[in-house]
Amino acid sequence: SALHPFLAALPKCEHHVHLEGTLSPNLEFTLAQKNNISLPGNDAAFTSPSSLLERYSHFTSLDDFLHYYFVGMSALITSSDFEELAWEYFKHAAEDGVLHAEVFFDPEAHTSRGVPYQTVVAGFKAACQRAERELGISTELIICVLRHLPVESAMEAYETAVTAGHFADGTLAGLGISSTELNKPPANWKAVFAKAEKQGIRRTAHAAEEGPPQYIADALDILHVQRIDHGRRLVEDPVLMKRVADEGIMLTLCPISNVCLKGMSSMKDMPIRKFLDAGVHFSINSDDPAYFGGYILDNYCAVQETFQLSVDEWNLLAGNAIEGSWCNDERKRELR
Ligand code: ES4
Ligand code: ZN
Repeated sequence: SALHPFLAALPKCEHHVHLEGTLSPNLEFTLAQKNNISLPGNDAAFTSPSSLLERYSHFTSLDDFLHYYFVGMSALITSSDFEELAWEYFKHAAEDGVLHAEVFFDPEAHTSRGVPYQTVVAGFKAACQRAERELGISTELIICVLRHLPVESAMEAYETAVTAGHFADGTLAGLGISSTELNKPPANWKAVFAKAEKQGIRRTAHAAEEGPPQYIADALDILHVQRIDHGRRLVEDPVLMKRVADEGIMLTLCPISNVCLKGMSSMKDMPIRKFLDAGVHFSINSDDPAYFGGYILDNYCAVQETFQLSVDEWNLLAGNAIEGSWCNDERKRELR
């Protein structure tokens, strides 16, 4: 499109990318071989990196994707595996014009298979520091607890991070919740989020990606989150949509992800115009770029192709993304 150079140059903030979702089939196969991990032999998709990539082109749902996502990360064992994964992502993000990246990871998905929390964080933190030093981008790590596991597991993951001093020392910027959504109401995790609130830790939650808009209201009223990840189905509840706009709650939208996981049949159904018209703040993000075939700039371009926003609208979105970031005010001034 005519705006492609403008979109490439636009200073971007990424708020919604799962580092484990940046694992390409090539790196997955390479690390699995190095670490002596066998990928499933009973699924022909794992025959080769190219057959795995082909399988990624027809996910049927969030849960269909999550199966491959959790199998894939079993190839990650050492700190340097995690560092390499995140470093490759940060390089890609910098090339896409990202100046500030807030990245999720799933500690329970690693501790549950015997990889220590400290191994994971050491690798990711090293990549963050290298990205700040060599690429000049600011970074924040956010832990995500997993909705398909019991709340006790989430509490343990949260407490491990607290005990490590990782919220207090700035290694971690906040707490999120992700994974399968249907029949996993936010209220189940109230105790974890209440503890985080009491300890002054920022909070966000995946909500209304597949689940009902009520999960957004629950995340706000029960978990007291300051952002909503996805929130795509907010458009179905105009009263709640007005509240989200009035309270300045930012949605971290992931358009290509939603199409890829069949939340909607085409990009035209992404409520970009409706959110703009309603004054809802949102950022545009990549979610799991290695699985969905698009990094952040691809998402910006897909939105532009479908909705033809003006330069003024893009500048507004870029400003809202800076405002909704979890960096300090000095960094926000630099980003503006
Ligand atoms: C995710 Cl697309 C998506 N939704 C929910 N949880 C996730 N974890 C990684 N990707
Ligand atoms: Zn996500």
